[in-house]
Amino acid sequence: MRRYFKLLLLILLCTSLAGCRLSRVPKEEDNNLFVIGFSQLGSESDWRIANTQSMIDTFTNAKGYELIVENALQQQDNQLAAIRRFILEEVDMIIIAPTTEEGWELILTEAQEADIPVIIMDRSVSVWNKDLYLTNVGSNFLHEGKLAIQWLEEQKIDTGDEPLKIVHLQGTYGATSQLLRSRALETAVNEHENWEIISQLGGDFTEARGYEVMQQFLYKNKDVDVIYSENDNMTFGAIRALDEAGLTYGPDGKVKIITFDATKKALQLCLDGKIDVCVECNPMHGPTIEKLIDQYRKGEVIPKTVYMEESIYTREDLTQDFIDSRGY
Ligand code: GZL
Repeated sequence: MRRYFKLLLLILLCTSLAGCRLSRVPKEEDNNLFVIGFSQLGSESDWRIANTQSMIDTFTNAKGYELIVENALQQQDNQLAAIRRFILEEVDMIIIAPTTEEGWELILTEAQEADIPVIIMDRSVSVWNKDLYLTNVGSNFLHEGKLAIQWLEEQKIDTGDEPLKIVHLQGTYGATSQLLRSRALETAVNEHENWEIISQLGGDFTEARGYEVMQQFLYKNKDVDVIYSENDNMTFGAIRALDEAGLTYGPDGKVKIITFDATKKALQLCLDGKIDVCVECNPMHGPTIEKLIDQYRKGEVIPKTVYMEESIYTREDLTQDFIDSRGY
């Protein structure tokens, strides 16, 4: 009864507040579904769309789940509001794909005090008390960056007495994927005396910003050897800017392009000789998270960190059949 009183309170609260959207209509009867409140950070990239779809495809009513998805439009405040609604609605579990690493201690404490377990997915949260969440399912972003650096080292690009001039397209500042992919490059530049980052541009993991910042840069300087782009959608924008600037790129062009995610469109551009290397970031978290939830519900201990399987692709590694067979 307490649950329905709270839901009634929530409805009254929401109807009195303009713009509040109840994420879930109360069920007539308790249908024994395992209710998951999923705070997804946004829909900024092809990777993110595939990530959300993986969760929707996994946590279906037919399999005994009710998945409530709230899109935060890349704003942490929206995530905090959604998570508070999940707590008020007494969901069985909360899953969070955090925008950035900082600012999660209080809300995770509120969830713990409400006795609702939390799983962190994709990026990480920076909290002292690791007991505030069950597990973090995502990628080893530093390893991804090191794979990209290893590829660049292997190219042995000859720039004569000139430095190797690198433009660094960075994702959302403070996101784990940005922090660690950036660290891999910045560490490598410190170790290679003839490598130079000539500009770091904030693209926020979106195609639009990637295009804007790359266009502005190329307006002033076209002398670039490498673009290290922290996700495919910023790369797609950068390629549009390179075309407008009349610069060639890819394995047979002047500018080498390194991109992260390895979505279908990027792999196709790689096969077509437009991108040099795609470092995979696997968004298909749903099945992995489902297995962990199942273990948790059986009382089994689950690991604190779970990394997805990922690879790296150049034109030589790809076929059209392989690309066509990809899930994302
Ligand atoms: C990576 C994820 C990043 C992707 C981007 O796990 O955090 O966010 O690389 C997405 O495409 O925007």
